[in-house]
Amino acid sequence: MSRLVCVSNRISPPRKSAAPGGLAVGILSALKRTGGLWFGWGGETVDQEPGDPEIHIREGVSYATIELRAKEFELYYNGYANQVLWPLFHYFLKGMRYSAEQRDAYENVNRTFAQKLLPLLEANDDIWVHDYHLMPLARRLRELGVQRPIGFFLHIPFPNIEMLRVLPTYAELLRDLTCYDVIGFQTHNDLRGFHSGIEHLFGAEAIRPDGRLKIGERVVRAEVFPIGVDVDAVQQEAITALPGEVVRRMTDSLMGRSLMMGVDRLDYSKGLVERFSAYRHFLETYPDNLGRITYIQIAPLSRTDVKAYVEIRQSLEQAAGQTNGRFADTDWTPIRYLNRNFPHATLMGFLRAAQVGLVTPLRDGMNLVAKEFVAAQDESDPGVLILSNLAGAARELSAALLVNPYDSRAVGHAIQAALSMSLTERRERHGAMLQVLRRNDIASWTRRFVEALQESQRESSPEPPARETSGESPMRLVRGLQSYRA
Ligand code: ADQ
Repeated sequence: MSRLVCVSNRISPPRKSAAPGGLAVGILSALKRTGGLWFGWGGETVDQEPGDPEIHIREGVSYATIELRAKEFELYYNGYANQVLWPLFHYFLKGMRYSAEQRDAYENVNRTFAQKLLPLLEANDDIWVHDYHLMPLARRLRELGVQRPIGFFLHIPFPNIEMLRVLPTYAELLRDLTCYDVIGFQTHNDLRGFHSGIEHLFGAEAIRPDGRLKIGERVVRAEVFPIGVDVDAVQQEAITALPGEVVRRMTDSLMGRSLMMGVDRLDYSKGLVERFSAYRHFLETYPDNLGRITYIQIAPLSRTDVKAYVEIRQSLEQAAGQTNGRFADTDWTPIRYLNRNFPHATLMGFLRAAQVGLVTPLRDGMNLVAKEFVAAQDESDPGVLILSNLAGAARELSAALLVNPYDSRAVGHAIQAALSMSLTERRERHGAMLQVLRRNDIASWTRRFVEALQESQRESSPEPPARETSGESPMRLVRGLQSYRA
């Protein structure tokens, strides 16, 4: 049996007291099955050359953590990953700041990952790399002689070539991805975006009728693996947390009012400014709800070293303050806006207590909170999910009230429709969504990906396609221009 090796930007070996979140649980169960290895940055930066990985073994899983140079980490993580790739892949060109220096650091960090991982690899390993921080890793490992299957899963959206082409080095990025044996995306839309790039760079013939890519001698599987949640675990967490002290204090404070919940990392892609304005619109349009609904938005700060995240925080504080200033009463606050973290189980209790879940990202790879909201509900009296049609989750959760997150009037109407929806309709919609979640839960997501990786027969040569330093060969440029003009 082969051993599974997972690689992600950041890992934290589990502490005895802390229960890992859903994604970690899925990956861990796959690692436990094979006595696997989880490799990544451990959260420490240093000024000198990083040392050897630190290894902890717990419940048969090895955790190998590395340090990164402080200066390089800043350029790689806050810089290239979060000021270039993240905005570009979420279609926010305005937030993108390209710099070649950041790109170099991104390449160097990927080289460091490959060099530090190499001595830990065994002859029968299957390697599974996670997310946009590590796209060039397969190439770097191949250069060091690794020939075992390597898979990559992208947790965020993949843009269409017309968006991707904004990146000066988009051709390298696409070529680097073809060094993997399996490339996984959240939705068909992302796969189509990737195909548009492959077609642009290598020609339509590179996509075989069976969907595999044929790049030179290499055959690559690029497929859709929508990530799921552990439905039973979420349900259990929610049921247990509901009567607990923290959730009860919150529900008591509602004084019988309806509860609408939002839970997101504080990120401009989550559409919080637009969401706050939709809520204001709702209160203006349906004044009967004044004093009868409380909207709790939990949004812990993230990426606080990046300017765009400081700006969004200021806008949100202003927007929440304006709505509260205008509509609040002596015994009612329309929005409770909290920048703090809660244990996952407590959050699930909050979601179970809510009549409405408001999940309106402007773009999202999947959005696990939408799925968690559905899993956390009481099946006999479920709340209503309002979901952005620009979230990956909308493909599977089509029984939610789907909205365009930019259309504040439509989101306002959806809130009103959710609050007045009959029990029969709520149960029907919830039942349909729960079925989808059970069919494709976190365990089946990991199983499907790992199986694909094991099956991937590397019919290809060990040599990855050559990288061209200028970013794009003249031939390809001509082909690109032709298809652009057509
Ligand atoms: P994220 O952008 O982080 O993930 P999301 O999918 O919603 O977004 O996952 C967030 C997770 O963190 C959820 O499990 C949620 O419960 C938890 N969480 C949120 N706020 C929390 C808080 N205050 N305290 C504790 N836990 C909290 C990226 C991509 C998504 C993709 C996921 C998984 O951007 O599109 O769905 O990876 O692939």
